[in-house]
Amino acid sequence: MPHKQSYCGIGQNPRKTIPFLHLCKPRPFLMSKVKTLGQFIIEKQTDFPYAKGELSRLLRDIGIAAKIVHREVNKAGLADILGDAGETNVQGESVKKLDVFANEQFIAALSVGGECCAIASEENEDIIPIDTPQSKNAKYVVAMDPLDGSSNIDVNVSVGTIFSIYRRVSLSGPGTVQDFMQRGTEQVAAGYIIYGSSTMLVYTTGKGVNGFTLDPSIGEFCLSHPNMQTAKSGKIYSINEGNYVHFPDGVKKYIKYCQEEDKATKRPYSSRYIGSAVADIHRNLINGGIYIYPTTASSPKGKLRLLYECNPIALIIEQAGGKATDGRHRILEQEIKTLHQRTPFFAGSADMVEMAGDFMSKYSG
Ligand code: AHM
Ligand code: MG
Repeated sequence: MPHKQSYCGIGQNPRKTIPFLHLCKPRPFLMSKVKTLGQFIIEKQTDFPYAKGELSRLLRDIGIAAKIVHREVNKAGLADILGDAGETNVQGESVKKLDVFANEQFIAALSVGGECCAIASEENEDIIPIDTPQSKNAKYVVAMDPLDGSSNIDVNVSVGTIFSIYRRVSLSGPGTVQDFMQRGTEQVAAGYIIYGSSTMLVYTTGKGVNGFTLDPSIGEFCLSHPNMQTAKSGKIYSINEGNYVHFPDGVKKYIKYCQEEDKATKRPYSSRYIGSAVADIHRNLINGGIYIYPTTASSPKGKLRLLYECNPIALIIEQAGGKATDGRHRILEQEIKTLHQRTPFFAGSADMVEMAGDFMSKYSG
């Protein structure tokens, strides 16, 4: 039965409202149903018996930066921060591009938080070692793409933040590049934030995937998608087909397979491509489907970056029951040699990723 509510809002007929005033009390019924990201993180800390709360605080810091970026993304058109970095707005204030702004917010939140000793970002050539009194004994490093989907920033289409957390391998002081040269299997936590029709934060610490929707009225991420699971197979394939002529034969044949008619496997599948990896992955995670960014002529090693795009997404997809490969091998086991290393990326529903892999082995050697 839906919960009956009475409203005492402005604009209601007072004569009608007054007899029902006794119903206008706070609604503990609703509040008790809401679990905020902060509450959830603290609750989950007990999953790690020796945890001292550092990872929880780090996730909290990421959540804070995400709210600030959400605010700017939502007023980007008004705030005049869509243009190139270095522009000046009508008030004569200096204007930062949204991706530069997001980068600065995440760096600031992680530096002040004290739990992170170095950051690797898509926006920075080299790592950003954090050398503050608070971070002296920090255990973690964070790799991130602060605002992914750059081609969508200026046109009001969903963009996202992707993050990946590793335990440092260096002993103390500011983190080093070596702290980031770890395989994806070593990730302690990973997640993304999608700034879409609503803003959501989805993360995993290796014990399932949980999604939180930002309720702007209370300024909190609230648990909305507990224990997210992706379907074994789906009906969506997501790939930039404009690059078709440059795809490996295995991908070309797989696309044709997706387009063929076959009742038993519910083909043809639908093609859906936003061009923001976070948004494409998020939709396919919920509805079932495959996302592919293969090698192309302009990106002979693939376009997406292993460290801060593919590894965190792969951990989430696997934790939700899906698969992520480079067309042949598991993404999380790839050796990482440089911060901005690229890789082909096939991720999503397990059966679909396997099938695409079969096409790759058969037709692309
Ligand atoms: P970016 O990090 O410069 O934004 O590039 C990554 C993005 C992904 O979000 C998206 O899936 C892909 O690039 C889109 O590329 P394309 O426009 O070549 O299809
Ligand atoms: Mg990116």
